[in-house]
Amino acid sequence: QVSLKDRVAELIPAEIENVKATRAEHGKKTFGPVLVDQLYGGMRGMPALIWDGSVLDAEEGIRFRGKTIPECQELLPKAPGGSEPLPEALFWLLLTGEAPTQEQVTALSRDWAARAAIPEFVEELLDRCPPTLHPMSQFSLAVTALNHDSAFAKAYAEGIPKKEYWKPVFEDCMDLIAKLPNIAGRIYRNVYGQGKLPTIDLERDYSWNLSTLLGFGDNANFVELMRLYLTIHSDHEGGNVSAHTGKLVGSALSDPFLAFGASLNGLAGPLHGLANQEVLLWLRKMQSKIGENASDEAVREYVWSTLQGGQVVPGYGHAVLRKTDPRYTAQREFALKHLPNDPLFKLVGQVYQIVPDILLAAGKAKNPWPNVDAHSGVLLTHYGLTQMQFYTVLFGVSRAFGVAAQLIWDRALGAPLERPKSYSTAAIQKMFKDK
Ligand code: FAM
Repeated sequence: QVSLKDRVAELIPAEIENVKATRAEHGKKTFGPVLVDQLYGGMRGMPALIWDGSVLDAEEGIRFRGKTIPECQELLPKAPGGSEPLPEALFWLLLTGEAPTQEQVTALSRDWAARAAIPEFVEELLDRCPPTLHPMSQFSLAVTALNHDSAFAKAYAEGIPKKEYWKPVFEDCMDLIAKLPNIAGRIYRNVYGQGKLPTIDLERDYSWNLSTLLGFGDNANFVELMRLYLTIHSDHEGGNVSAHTGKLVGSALSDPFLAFGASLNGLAGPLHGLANQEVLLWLRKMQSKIGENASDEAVREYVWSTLQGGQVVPGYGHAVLRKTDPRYTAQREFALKHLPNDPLFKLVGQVYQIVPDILLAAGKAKNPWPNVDAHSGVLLTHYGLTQMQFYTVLFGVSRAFGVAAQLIWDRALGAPLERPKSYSTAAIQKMFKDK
């Protein structure tokens, strides 16, 4: 059974040639004009990045190496007795474009379990954080501190040749992913729990160990939820804030710990990953205002009051999607299977029937449909993980898979420092005044 690193090593030479040939044939061709509005408008739709791991279609949603979420659920190996894909298998797919065998996935689970311990000083850093410091700030601080033992930083200091960069970056990425459960588990225990953290079981899969560190390992359905959750939050093409930040910072040859620490700070934004916390806060505030079994009319009024208050409806809309997020649909199917009568799940369904028409009527949002965050908190709450300020940490654990895969391939393909051009408004006026 070839190891993941060896398989990646086998794939790199052909991909280097593939890129070279593509640039030779198409390098001088143009996508068409860049509009001044795109410079002011957050570069919406502006062709700017290359990433093979996943591509997002506005109508269809995400494809991981060409596979939709249902296709991944079909194709990827599962845990014994489980029905959700193993995130280890998704990482293998993101990196290689191939589905791993059960043995290859088991070997990856074992490798990550063996690398899971975090340095004592990082444990002390986390223990020193006041519980009032948001879990995402604690998370990014701990990940950045892992730079202390970065294989890439060390190799670079020793003068490693550029075409070898990807190897210590690969090692750092494996260490990064492997150490996230202990970091997330420690933050959760420090802020919300007590007692000693359980040790990593070298024979269990990543989701089981993460669930156990959070105190939910004895609930098989929670572990299955974690497998689905970690798979669907892993990557969403290259341009979203957390993936793009990781790529940009990595392009300066900051090691994967520094790059992913930066990604987490972007993910902590309410318009990005923090939306999963905002959705639960919004639903709870709505329930406290209009009761548990509110009528559609009452829900409609509440949504309008959110908009009239100048707030966004969290969990709805998307910068690229123009349809219901298939990551929402996958979560809805999990809920229909495991928690069909959960009252909060019913409210999420009721909101799904009501919000799109209102956003359409309000006439501003280009996408009135729900995104991944509209559904994730409800599932976690159902199993007792009710602390919504922690939800984005779990999103971050998963997004490490996509960011890490990109960092490995960027270094393998020799991606240069990313440095787009910026203009002043005065320059714009001068450049275009007679056009
Ligand atoms: N509720 C209210 N207004 C919304 C909205 C929503 N859900 N989504 C978009 N709009 C507004 C948006 O604020 C903008 O208004 P202004 O011109 O006054 O600023 C207008 O509609 C046009 O925005 P857009 O082009 O449709 O969306 P953007 O591409 O600018 O932004 C999002 C995309 C996701 C930031 C936006 O839809 C939003 O704020 N959604 C709510 C927060 C959320 O759920 N974020 C999580 C996104 C998820 F995919 C993730 O990254 N985890």
